[in-house]
Amino acid sequence: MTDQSPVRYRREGKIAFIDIDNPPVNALSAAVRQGLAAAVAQLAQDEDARIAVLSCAGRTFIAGADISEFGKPPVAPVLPDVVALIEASEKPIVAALHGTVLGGGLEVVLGAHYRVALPGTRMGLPEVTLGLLPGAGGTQRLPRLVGLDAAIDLVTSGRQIDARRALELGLIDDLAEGSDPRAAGEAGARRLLSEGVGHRRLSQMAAPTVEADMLDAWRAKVAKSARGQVAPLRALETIVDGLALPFDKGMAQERQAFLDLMQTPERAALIHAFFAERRAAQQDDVAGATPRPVQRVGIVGGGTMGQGIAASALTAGLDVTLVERDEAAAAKAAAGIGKMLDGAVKRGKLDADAAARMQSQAFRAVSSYDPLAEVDLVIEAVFESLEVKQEVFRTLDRICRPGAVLATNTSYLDVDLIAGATTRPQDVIGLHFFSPANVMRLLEIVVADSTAPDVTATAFALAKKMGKIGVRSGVCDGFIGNRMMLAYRTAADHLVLDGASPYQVDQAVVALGFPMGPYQVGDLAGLDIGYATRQRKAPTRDPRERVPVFADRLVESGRLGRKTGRGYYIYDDASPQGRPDPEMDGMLAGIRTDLGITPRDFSTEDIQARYMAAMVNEGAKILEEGIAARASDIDVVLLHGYGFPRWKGGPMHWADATGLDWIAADIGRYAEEDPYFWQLSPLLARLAAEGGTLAEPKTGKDAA
Ligand code: 3H9
Repeated sequence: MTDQSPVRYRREGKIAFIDIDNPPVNALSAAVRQGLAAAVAQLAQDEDARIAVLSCAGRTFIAGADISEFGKPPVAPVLPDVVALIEASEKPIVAALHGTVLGGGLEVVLGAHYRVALPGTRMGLPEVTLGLLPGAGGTQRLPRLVGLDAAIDLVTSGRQIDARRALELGLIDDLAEGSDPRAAGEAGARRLLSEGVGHRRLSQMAAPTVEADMLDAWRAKVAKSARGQVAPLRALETIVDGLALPFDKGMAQERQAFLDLMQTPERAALIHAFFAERRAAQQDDVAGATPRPVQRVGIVGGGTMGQGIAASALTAGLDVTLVERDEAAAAKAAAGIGKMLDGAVKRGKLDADAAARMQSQAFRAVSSYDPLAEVDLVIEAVFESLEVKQEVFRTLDRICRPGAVLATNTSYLDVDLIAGATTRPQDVIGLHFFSPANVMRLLEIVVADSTAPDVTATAFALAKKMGKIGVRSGVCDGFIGNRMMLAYRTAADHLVLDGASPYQVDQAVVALGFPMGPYQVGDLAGLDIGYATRQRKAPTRDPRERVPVFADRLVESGRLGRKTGRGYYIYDDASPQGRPDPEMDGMLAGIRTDLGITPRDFSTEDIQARYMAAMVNEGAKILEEGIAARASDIDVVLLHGYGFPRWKGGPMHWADATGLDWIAADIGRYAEEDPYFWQLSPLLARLAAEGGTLAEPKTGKDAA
């Protein structure tokens, strides 16, 4: 430990204090590992010390290994060795926990001899969510402490538990009062001293026995939830295989499994996703701007979207005034919001008293715009029509106080034109929430030409307050997400026109890791929405554009999707999730004959390649036009709004990992059949030729 070390050793009487101070989350960087090893050595040499308390400064105990070190050559001492040193201490070490004790942080705690936590502490081994497994003894020590079932659950799901549950499981010895972890640790240490208790090493405890039936059940469960990911199953096998061996050998095979997983594309993708989510909030051009204070929020429109936004804002502690066209509609919206909050209470996400307080004190639904004179920010969530929205903004311009932020929740329309309806376009921004807005974490922050930097900063601050991931988008039809969706859905429609069945396309897309295919999504959302858009655009449609006649045919025969019991699929009591419609093949054959199309066979790989190529190509255009500031922002939108499999990192990361030259070559081939749709993005063409990546597009001449 040097003076600069993030780990300090100090003794008061018989108790030594080992404090870690490595902001922001006390991650186990090389300096922390070195400091911990040195502190344990000092404890051994300190003749007056009888016991030690290990705690952390700041908002949390250790939140895990330092993820930014992954992929770089390891620096000694490695974490398993540090944990072994802690456990080997002859003098007992008490870990005093607060905040989020995660991954390697929890493994350090398992190396300690006693564990005490403050109320509110959360614990978990989230390594599988990063494509890894606990690599510092978690797979071997945890089952010895809490039993096999609980350990498998925690390790293979990566989920967190609270301190109360941890106490029930025996993961901690004591749940302390108060808010000072060091004081809680000291109290525990004094008690142990007075009782004359010594160290207690988990590595020396007997391993639990593994029952074959239980293991089979876990294998089936994990295989199902892992959906093609490697880490969760490998973690399960590592626990079980290790427990059959002496502790040291079990540790050695855990280390090997950890190092193997470190090399997988899955690990690279998941860690990319982790940092991409955090990078999205970093906005250089607004870094100096101070967000405007927002406490009172107005919402115009109490449909499903307005209700979800209101519930989300209330849960974030904001005061909400919702405006509907009349009293009946206002009452209906209020009831809907009440239901959403009750749902959150039932799921254990919200306290019942807090939900009641929010509705009675922080919420009102009204039928007049006048109360919006008081609010700091308004979110318009009315019918998706430019004229209707412009009218709302003219009214807001008249009523809202100067400096209030005026936001539109449009999902396609031109925010510049909406801002233009006011005399204060600098205060106008797009806040595109995703439905259900009280659940979905994505928020596209659409920055228009005149939007002031502090308004953009306010939107990012609001996103954070509401627990959302804000991603910046420029103005274009559909912004980042819906524009990408239009591209890959169109590719899917062309596949169906040319010979694939909607079921084949859905299956191929689900096999990629999406929860649903495009036609299942269409049935869920309602096929009339796309139909109405196509009708509206028909008069100005380019004659080269291929129309999904089959989709129109479904709507015209009253098959609107789930809500009518029939769309691409049939939904009934026997198949509530939908089953293929036997009439589909006949209908498609008729349409192809009418259009003069000779149907072709498409393999699963063909379908996947075209679907992904359309997505990547559009993403590259979005990047090139500056609609997204960076490729990783596009990934975050697709991961959080469109079900893109997280373990593939998002379409841009996937494209870089797959090889842009392959994708560009595929698009070149598709363009021979349909040059109108398959126009290769110039950025993608250049990067493919130069061997560049979408993550860092400035290569070759640009970089010079
Ligand atoms: C592991 O432990 C492997 C071991 O089993 C074996 C080893 C051999 N490392 O999320 P926030 C940064 S795997 C480096 O915005 P919050 C983060 O990038 C690890 N940096 O705050 C951000 O930086 P910036 C297992 C990290 O309050 C800042 O801290 N552990 C790490 O919303 C604030 O983060 C995990 O998977 C890290 N481990 O949430 C835990 N963690 O400000 C991952 C955070 O520059 N972390 N940063 O953008 C989390 O889940 C959340 O960050 C946490 C705080 C809940 C801790």
